Amino acid sequence: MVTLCEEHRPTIHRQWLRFKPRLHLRVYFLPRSSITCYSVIMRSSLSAEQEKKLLSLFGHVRLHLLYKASIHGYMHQAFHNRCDGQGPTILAAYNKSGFIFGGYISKDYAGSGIEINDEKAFLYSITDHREKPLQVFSKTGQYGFTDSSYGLNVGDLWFLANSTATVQQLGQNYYTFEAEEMHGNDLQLTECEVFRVEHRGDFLERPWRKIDWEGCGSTRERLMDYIQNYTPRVKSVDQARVLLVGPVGAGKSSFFNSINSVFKGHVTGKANTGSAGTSLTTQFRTYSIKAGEDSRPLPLVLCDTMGLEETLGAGLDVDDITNILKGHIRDRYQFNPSMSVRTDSADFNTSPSLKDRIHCVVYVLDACKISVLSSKRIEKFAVVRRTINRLGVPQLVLLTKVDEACPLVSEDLTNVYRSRYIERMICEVSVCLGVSQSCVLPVKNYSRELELEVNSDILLLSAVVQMLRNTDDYFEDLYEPGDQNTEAPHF
Ligand SMILES: Nc1nc2c(ncn2[C@@H]2O[C@H](COP(=O)(O)OP(=O)(O)O)[C@@H](O)[C@H]2O)c(=O)[nH]1
Ligand SMILES: [Mg+2]
Repeated sequence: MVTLCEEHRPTIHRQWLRFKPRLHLRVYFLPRSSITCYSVIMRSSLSAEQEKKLLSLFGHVRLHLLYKASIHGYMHQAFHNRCDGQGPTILAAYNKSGFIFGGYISKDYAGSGIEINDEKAFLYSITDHREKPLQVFSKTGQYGFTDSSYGLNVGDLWFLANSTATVQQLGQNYYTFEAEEMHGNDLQLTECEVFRVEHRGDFLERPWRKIDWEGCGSTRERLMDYIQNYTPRVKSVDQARVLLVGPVGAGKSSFFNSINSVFKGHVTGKANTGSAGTSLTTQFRTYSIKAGEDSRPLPLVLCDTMGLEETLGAGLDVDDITNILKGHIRDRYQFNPSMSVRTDSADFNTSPSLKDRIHCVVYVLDACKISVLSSKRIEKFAVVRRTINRLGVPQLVLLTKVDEACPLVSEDLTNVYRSRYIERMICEVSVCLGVSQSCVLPVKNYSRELELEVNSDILLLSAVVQMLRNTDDYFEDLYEPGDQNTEAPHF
C-alpha cells in the first residue's frame, strides 16, 4: 500500500467500498498522478550482430534496456534508480576501440555494500573481429560481485564508480583475464547500458490477479452484460464519462476503437490511430458506443484527447483538462496547444451539469515505455494529478501494448498475470505515478488484427468494468446517504 497524504483520503474510502463482491474482478483506485512519460524512445546502441553475440551468452532470453548513460547520465545514482531490484542484469560498456564489455549478475543490485556470492555472474567482452564473446567466470566459483551503491563492481572492473565515463580496473584477482582482450586497454567509455535479462520462461507459478478466461463459461458475455446494464447511480446521469489522458501514441484512440469493436462484433477503427510523433487526435472527442446498429448507446462515453506532452505549450494543457473535467468543453473542440479554451467560445459550455462532467480519469501508458519515463513527464503528470484530485475524480491507469512489452504475453494473452515482466511493469507504474497497483489495468488493444479475439476482449472489458465501478464511487462520494440533494442516487 502506498503512503497517502491528506488529499487522497476520500479516495481511499472509495477503495474499500469497492471490495463489495460484484464481479470477479476488483479494482480500486487511488487518485494520484505524478505520471511520467517518455520523451525519448530508448534504444540500445547494440547492432543486431552485437546483440546476437550478447544473447549467445545465455539460453533463451530477451534483453530489456533499463539504463543508458547517454540519456540518464554517467551517474551512479541514476544507474541505481533504474537498475536496483531488477533481478538478473547485464551491463554493456562501449569504448572507442570497438569493445563492448561488462558484467552479468544474476542477483539484484540493492546497494548493500557487501560481497555477493553469485556463481552465475561473469565478465564478458565482444568485438567485431572475435566471432565468439569472451566470457570469464569468477575464479572462486562463488564471489560474483560487490553490491556497491556506486555502480557495478565485479571485483576486477568497477563501472560508473566515480560517476564518470570510465571504468576502474581494480586488480582484485577474482576474475582472470587479459586487459587487452577484455577492453583493449581502453577504459574510457563512449556509452554504457544496462539490460534486464528476462528468461522467456519467466513465469510466476500462479497468476497474481484472478481473471476468468474463456473456458470457464462466457466471461466475455457476462462482462458485456454488466457494461450494457450498468446504470449510473445518479438519476440525472445516464452515461458514465471516462476521460482518457496520456502521451501521444500510448493507445488512447486505439482503446476506444477496441471497445467499440468488441460491442460491434468486428474490428473497427473509428478514431484515428497511428504512430506519428505528434498527436493525431487534435480534437476533444466524446465517443458513445452502441452494442449493435439498432441498439441504444451504452451507458459509457469514452472521451479522447490530444496527447499529454511533457513540455509546456505542447499537447494537452492542464487548464484544458480542468475544463474538460468540469464539463465545459464540448465534443469536437479543436485543441490549441498554445492557449486553453476561451470562455466566450462556442465550444465552451458555461453551465455544465453533472452529466457533462468527467466521472473517471484513465491515464493511458505504453508498457514498452515505462522504463524511460522522464522526470519532466513525471512532473507534468503530478500537476495533472493534483488538479484531478482537487476535483475528487477517481483515476486509473491503463497499461497498453502488453503484447509488445512481453513475449510471453504476445504468445498468449492469458499469461498477462503470470508474466514477471508485466508484474514488474505494474509495480513500476504504481511507484512512478503513486497509484495503488490495483489501479493499473493491463490491456492489449486491437492494432493490426482483423478479427476479434476473446481473451483480448475479456481484458479490455474488465478494464471498462473497473472504470464503471470507479464512476459509481465518484457518485457515491458526491451523494452520501441522507444527502438532501435532489439528484439522489438510485441506491
Ligand atoms: N501492439 C499493440 N499496439 C498498440 C496497442 N495500442 C495501440 N497500439 C498501436 O500504437 C499506435 C498508437 O496508438 P494510438 O491509439 O493512435 O495512440 P494515441 O496517440 O494515444 O491515441 C498505433 O499504431 C496503434 O495501432 C496495443 O495494445 N498493442
Ligand atoms: Mg489518439
